[in-house]
Amino acid sequence: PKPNGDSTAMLMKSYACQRRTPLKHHNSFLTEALEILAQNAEYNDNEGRSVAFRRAASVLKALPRRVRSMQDLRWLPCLGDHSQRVIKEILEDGSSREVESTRQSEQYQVMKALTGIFGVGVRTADRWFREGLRSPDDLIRTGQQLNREQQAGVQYYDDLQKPVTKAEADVISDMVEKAVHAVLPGAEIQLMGGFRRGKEVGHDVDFLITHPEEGKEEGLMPKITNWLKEQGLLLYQKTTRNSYLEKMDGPARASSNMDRFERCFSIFKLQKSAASCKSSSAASAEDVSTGRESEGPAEHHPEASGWRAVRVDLVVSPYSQFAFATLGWTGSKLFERELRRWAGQEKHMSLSSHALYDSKQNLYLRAKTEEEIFAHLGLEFIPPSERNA
Ligand code: 8DG
Ligand code: MN
Ligand code: MN
Repeated sequence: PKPNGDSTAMLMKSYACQRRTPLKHHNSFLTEALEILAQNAEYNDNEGRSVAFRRAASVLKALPRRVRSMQDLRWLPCLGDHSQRVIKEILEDGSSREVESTRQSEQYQVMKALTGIFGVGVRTADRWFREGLRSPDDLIRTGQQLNREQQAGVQYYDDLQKPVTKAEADVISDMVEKAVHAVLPGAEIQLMGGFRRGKEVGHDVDFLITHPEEGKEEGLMPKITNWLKEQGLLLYQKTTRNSYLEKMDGPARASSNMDRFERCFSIFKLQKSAASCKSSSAASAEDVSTGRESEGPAEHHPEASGWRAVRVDLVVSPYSQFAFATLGWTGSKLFERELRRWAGQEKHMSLSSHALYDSKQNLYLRAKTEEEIFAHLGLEFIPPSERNA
């Protein structure tokens, strides 16, 4: 049968990078459910299943209206049997038993809490879960071996759980700008990740840094972090140096998500007065009086102190790779994944945050802007605010 009058579903493209996905959409009652199943599949090391649920959720995010019946889904791509069963149950009964029992399950809740610690991945969390550990406190109580990153993650757990607001991100931007310009005038700084896509909150703040004169950016990160440390603005940092060599691992590694830029995973110390009243310096006195009594010196009590910890990712890119780095660090994660899949499967190209390699022509395709990369890939340009796949 031919679809009738259902043009949105008919026209729904199957790769997320072919579609516009706004931040706010009409089907969160379905996408949240599917993403719980996706998350749970990830906790169980089932990536294929996880991606299938994420793709299904993403298609629903691109719909111009709320799904009311299974009829509305007839011509949509990426909806597997399992996703359809879940959707059907929610449409009929208001909720899905599988989703609710997953949400309530001890494994899901513990994995969520443990992977929520900075520096803890699924594998580590899963080992701890099987050893009977249930919370960040249990790690301390039982004297688990923690690396430096995880120690910081536990120490600042409460702060890092709280979403970072756009206002806070703007203050962090000013701090980063000041630091970068102090050590390298003329450098360019760009806000990346969720905030570049228009999100109002995030789990961290991401920045990309470059300099128009190629080569000037080399070794920049230690200078930035040293400056920040001297100002007392860094609670934690781990810098990894640039390890990208085009000849050695350009096309071969290009499909991997991990890039090889000089980068820094850090935790900033953000004064609360600055965040709640960006342009005013008079707020600090007021802030002290609203803070509660400190309960002790050993631990950081978020509510009682005049500052909070914020996760910040810094990446330095050579100017010639800046467009690729920009595209790669804007996200969303699914959008990035779909871009690389599109490049490989449909165009015989491999896309990374460094370069775009054309296997048929055997050459790298240069680009100065994101628009040029979309054009190389034969895709309509999708602005950052519509990459919330
Ligand atoms: P959020 O922080 O608001 O929760 O969301 P986000 O900003 O979209 O997520 P993110 O975890 O901060 O990641 C931002 C983008 O950076 C995302 O598109 C994925 C990308 N990204 C990493 N790690 C790496 C990496 O190692 N290489 C590349 N190329 N990109 C990465 O997070
Ligand atoms: Mn982010
Ligand atoms: Mn990040």
